[in-house]
Amino acid sequence: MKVTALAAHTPEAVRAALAARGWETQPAWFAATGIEPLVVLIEETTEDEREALVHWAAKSGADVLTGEGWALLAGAASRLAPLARYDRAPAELRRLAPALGRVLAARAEPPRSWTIRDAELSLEKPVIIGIINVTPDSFSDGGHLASAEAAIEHGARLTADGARLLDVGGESTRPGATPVPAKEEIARIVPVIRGLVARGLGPVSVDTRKAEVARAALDAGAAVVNDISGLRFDAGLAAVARDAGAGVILMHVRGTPATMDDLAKYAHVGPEVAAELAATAAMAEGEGIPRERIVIDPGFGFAKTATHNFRLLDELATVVALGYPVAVGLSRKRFLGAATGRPVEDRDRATAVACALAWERGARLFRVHDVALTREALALASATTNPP
Ligand code: PMM
Repeated sequence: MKVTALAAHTPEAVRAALAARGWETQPAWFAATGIEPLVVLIEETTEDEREALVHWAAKSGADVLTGEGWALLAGAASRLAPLARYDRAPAELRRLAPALGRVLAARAEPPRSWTIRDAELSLEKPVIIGIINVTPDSFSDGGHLASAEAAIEHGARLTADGARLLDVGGESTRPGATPVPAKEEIARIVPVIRGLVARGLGPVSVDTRKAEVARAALDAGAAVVNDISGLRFDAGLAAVARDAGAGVILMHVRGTPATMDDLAKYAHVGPEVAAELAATAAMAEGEGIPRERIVIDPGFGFAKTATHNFRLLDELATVVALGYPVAVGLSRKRFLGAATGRPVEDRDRATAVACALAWERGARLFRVHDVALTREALALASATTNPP
């Protein structure tokens, strides 16, 4: 007898084992995804529901751990799937069906594209978002792009290096940064956005929390609004993005850059960030922004300690399981320095590695300063998950 351990972090090894034994592509893929292990944390349950879950799990061959108000359920995805169906789940567990159904659907059918204004970006390959900060004080590159011309030239270089979106920001969001009045922010970014669009560079995204700035940027030709406050800073921003048909990137943060460091308190950062992002995305949809225009971002470095950032990178799949495309902004951040000992100007290699890890865990968009280096890392990472 011969025993071989197969890789189980993706369905690929099982699919390949079946294909090598004559299975057709589709059935091999369904079988492989069906036996993939799934672990779900179920909260806000009643005692009756937990008891029903324990009975169901014992009969179905799933594993369950429970405590006051919560349960952890683990098993092959195909084994847990009946719980997502009203006609198959025990009556006491009906409340579980919609949420579990969403988790299973996000795994089976991850979003393949992102709709932005006048375009659609495929997510089959990594989308690198090149950073153009026109701020005198951004934490890693502030002051480098003093004129609109220099910023536009920088955009041309990022595009040549492989950026598929250019993110223009006029307000630094580092901890404790001084807020910039909307008028000043507009004066910084609009000439740059106009210049990029005139040269056919982009699509362009605007990194702002303010409706007024977003409107000016969209009027100048931007296609995406990247809001680090996740619609919490300015109640008018969602309507501006919706009316322009823009794509949106909604980032997780608590408080504002001035207060966020004191709010970095989590019992378990992954599920808490995911729940807060789910509420943000629901709010955006409630404001009329279609689901296919929404990207979510866990907000590395925003209201998180270095330890929270490492945990979040490891548990990124929890955010990906919400079913929206996930962007990550890891570039040159402090926690990369905590791991490597490198100062901010020497963190591009660490950034590239972190992006490769994030791709493996399901992120599809990567906001970085050094596009060329990250592109290489992601070319390698994506070659192992998607055939080149
Ligand atoms: N980080 C910064 C600014 N904007 N936007 C998104 N979506 N995600 C981020 O992580 C993010 C962001 C801060 O970094 P910078 O000062 O280098 O731009």
